[in-house]
Amino acid sequence: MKRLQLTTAGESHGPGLTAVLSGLPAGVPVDREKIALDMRRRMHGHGRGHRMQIEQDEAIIRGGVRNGFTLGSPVAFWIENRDFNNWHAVMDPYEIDPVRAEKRRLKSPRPGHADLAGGIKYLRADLRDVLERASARESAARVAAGALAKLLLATIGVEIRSGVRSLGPIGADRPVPTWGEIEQVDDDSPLRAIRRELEPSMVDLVDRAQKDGDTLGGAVTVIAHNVPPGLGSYVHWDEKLDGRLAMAMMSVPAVKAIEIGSALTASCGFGSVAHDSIGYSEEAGWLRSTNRAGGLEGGVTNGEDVVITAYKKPISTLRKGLPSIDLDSLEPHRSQYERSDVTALPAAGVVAEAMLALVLADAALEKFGGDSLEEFLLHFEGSRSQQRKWPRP
Ligand code: EPS
Repeated sequence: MKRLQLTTAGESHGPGLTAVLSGLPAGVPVDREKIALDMRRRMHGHGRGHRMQIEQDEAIIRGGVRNGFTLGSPVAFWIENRDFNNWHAVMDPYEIDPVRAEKRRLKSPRPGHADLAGGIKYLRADLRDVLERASARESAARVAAGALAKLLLATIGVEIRSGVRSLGPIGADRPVPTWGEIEQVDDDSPLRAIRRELEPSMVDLVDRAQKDGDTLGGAVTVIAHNVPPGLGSYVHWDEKLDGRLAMAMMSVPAVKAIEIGSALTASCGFGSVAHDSIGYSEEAGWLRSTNRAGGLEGGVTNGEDVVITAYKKPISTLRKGLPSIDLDSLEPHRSQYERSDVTALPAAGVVAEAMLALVLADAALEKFGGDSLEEFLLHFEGSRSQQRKWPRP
């Protein structure tokens, strides 16, 4: 990112997770409830494993905020892993119990997880050294930081929501959802499905996979509403906002493809039906009757909703295992089972919201700047009044 910097630290079964977010202006109101809500939303979803019953993720602020407002200094979060109580002997930072650690040693890598590639790269005989950091648990730290980015964006009216668009094959044929549809997603429903009529069959499919020791992937759509035009730029490849968003979205655990707007459908048809016609009215300004471009043209926001779908492969930890090799004997051995989820799609939507918020907040800070929220808002208002006059002098 250009103005913001996010560092996270922590292992899945270690003492906890840390997130440090630098680059926010001073004076952003920090709403404890909004942060807590996103932390809870990330834990929710049919198909999650036992871990989510152990944890009660709370993002505790350790620096950068005073009396409910950011100070302009780095904001530090601490999220305790309650499960560490059960893992002291294996995960203690200074001294582990070799017998207990050997029992929990991961030595038959899971195809699709970071185990094998990470073991080769960092030369770890115990693949637990890899999986503990590669675990999707790290996404809790990003959600805390993303909640702060959302609070900055809220000051200029930007809202972000997500939902599950498809699970396995169910819903994969449906068109890209609109903001109106995403707004209707019930956060308390089992899978946070965008099309509620598909949810019962999605739940059945998760139950079937659970019984079979299998896992499922799918797609989540995340939309940012009320996005100011002019974020990102076409002038240089690394300023293009679509590229910056793609990087952030692809970093969400298990995401293997992303789509902006209705790019997949557009890529299969003619140009005459791929783009969004341009209109203008004195009262409403620029009018786009469709948003196939997903709010981005030339790597710049055009004032329409930013619409991104992230496609997640099925979780690579299968109870029934997959063909692999035992690191000691180098003989074939099914991949080891580590407690996991059947699917974490509803959570992935919340993580995708955090990543979208971070990238949009970064681009907004790049455009509007300011050390304080007051300056940021002044520049935002100034830019908006110039844009409203354009193309008139
Ligand atoms: C997760 C915590 C993990 C997993 C999951 C996500 O907890 P545990 O390993 O103790 O069950 O439930 O991680 C994965 C599926 C993965 O492949 O890493 C969390 O907090 O989101």
